[in-house]
Amino acid sequence: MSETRAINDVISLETVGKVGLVCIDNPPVNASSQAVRQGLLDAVAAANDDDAIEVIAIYAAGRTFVAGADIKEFGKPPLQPSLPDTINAIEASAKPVISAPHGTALGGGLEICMGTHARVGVKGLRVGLPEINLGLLPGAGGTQRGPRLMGMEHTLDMALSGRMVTGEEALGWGLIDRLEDGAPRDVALSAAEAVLDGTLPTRRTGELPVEVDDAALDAARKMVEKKMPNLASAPKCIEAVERATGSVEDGMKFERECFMSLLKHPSSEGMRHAFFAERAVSKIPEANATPREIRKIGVIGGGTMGSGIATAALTSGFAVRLIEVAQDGLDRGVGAITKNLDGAVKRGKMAADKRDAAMARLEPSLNMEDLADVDLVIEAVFEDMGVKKDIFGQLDKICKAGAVLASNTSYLDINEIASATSRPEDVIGLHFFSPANIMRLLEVVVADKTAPEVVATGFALAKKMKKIGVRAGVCDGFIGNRILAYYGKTAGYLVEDGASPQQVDQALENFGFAMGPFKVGDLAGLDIGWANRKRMAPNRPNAERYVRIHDKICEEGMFGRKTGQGFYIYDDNGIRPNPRTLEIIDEERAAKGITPKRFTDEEIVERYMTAMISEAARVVEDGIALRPIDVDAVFLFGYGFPRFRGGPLHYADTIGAKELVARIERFAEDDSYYWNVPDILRRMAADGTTFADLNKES
Ligand code: 3H9
Repeated sequence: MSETRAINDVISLETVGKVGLVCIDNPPVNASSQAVRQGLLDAVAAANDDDAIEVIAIYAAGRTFVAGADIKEFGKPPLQPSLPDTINAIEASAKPVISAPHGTALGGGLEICMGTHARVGVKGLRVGLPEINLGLLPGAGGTQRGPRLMGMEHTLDMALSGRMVTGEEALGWGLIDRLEDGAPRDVALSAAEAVLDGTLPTRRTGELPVEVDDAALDAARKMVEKKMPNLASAPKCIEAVERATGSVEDGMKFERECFMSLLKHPSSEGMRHAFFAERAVSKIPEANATPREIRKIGVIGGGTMGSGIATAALTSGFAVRLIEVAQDGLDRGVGAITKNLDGAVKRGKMAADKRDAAMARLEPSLNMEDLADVDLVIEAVFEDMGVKKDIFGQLDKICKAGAVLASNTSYLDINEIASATSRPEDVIGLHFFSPANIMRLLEVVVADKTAPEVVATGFALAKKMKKIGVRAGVCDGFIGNRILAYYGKTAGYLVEDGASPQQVDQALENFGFAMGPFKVGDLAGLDIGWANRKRMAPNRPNAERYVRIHDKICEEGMFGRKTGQGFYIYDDNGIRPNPRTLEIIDEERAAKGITPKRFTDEEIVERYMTAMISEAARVVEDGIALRPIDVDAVFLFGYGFPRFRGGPLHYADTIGAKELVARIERFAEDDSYYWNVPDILRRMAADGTTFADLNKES
């Protein structure tokens, strides 16, 4: 006999014999919203008041246990009861409370489990403390109860990496007590019965002793100093864990103060924006269209991009037909794919049998006719409109009806490519980023006649490949490369005007980029930009300021890392400024009669970021990106933009439109061709609106 009562909309209490089963049902991910917290408090109190109940077991309905605090509540006035108070009440319960998490128990969700008196995970469980990814630290006792259950080292590992840990690993560390097979309710019930019959011991985590682990604390401090210099939450997290040796009350007080002040910190606001950006981009006008079914993918071109795309497709379970024109190119492509997959096995990202199965799904071919049976083709040959149109003309004749015809072009006009076929509705741009098997961004470029279900197919493909699809319109460079082409010039202007490439790189690395623009150029190969500039030269307006430094470096055969020299020298001694490049810079300044100026690092960041923001604003204004947040996602997931700054247009809001307009007008005094205020920014400055407002509107 069982009896269920609703505590509120999201929490119920079911009595089964002597067990009180508390069910959390707050779709989609059971986030611990105010209703969940209040309901848990009330349910535990009700169960304590109910003489029939001797043991209380908490589980969740749906696909996962509690995935953490409700991130949507962050930044708003706090609603009572708080999660720490709720968990403390659970821990203080006179009757034993156990938890039976399934799916993922993350952040506050895992902290709820830590506060219960025993934890029995459902097989398949993964646990984590991902607060660090939101610029926070665990804020509901994780830094205090974690060390009591699994020691400081594992707590620091989880809280500083934010990674998800398997149930098995958590079991080995003592974080959970058992792993059982079954439905969450059944596991919760049988675990509670095990408490009743004395076979599952219970205890209050807060009463367990903590051992100081100086080695783990030291290692964590060093790691944070080196790898997370911009993250305010990381040192706070270590400090909180260190305090776990005191009383839980004191430790939690400190943890709470840190948590509340970090919530207001710009780095947390930026990282929370990045979290929502990752999800917002899938909200597209074509979201209701039914994607076409994709099983077999054709990839044309076995170069770096083609082999990377083929690797990503194989890893995601697709069959791949790889097409090249000559045997040696095909062999190189297959070789690169093999190397990519072997690398994944070596890094522990892929099991050897999965690699073998993936390789078995690869069908190399020299014959375009072999694309007759594929569901989607991705063309990844070099950037030449004539060649691409020729290929699409052939595909039109070869591919079956309904096949999606995609180009991986980085900037060419998809409408023109589509015009080479009799089925432009099937043509789309799928712009992968290099290395395509690693980078998460996929620009889904929608041409004038692309059918909605073809767009939906692009997004379904991105999801299957675990990539972040962002919808882009057609223009030279789409979202990312169009903005890059614009602000990239600023770096050249700064150097010609007096900064050194090293100062520019260092200033931007201090801002948070993993690598400054000159190091990136050296890494990508300076010859690539050189070729592109030659292509664009006939159309370059006379009024545009042109910096020849990069071209001069290339003319001397210095293409960056691959030739050992570029803006830097790369050899056995590491990396250092290239004296010949510095001479070239001096020669160019002299030739143009420029007296070098001194720039502060702040001025460098100001100019570079203002340029990026102004072109990003124009991309939104032109409708190339659906919303400002889509631009942010492109930069976060494709261009190494520092996550804690949220993306260029989130960062723009922290500066404010008025200040940005004033800056652009000031810069325009020296170069009115390059610097001009986007209309959208001027409007925002006038009416006080923000890019965040635009995100909300759409
Ligand atoms: C925390 O816990 C702090 C505490 O220590 C202290 C508190 C005092 N809140 O990702 P999906 C939404 S910090 C609100 O696409 P999946 C998400 O926006 C929190 N909403 O699904 C999306 O909405 P929409 C620590 C959330 O299956 C929908 O749910 N926790 C939250 O690919 C589906 O999400 C985390 O950082 C949330 N916490 O992945 C965990 N989580 O459909 C964050 C999700 O409107 N969550 N949503 O776009 C995740 O990592 C993934 O969502 C998860 C599922 C792995 C759970």
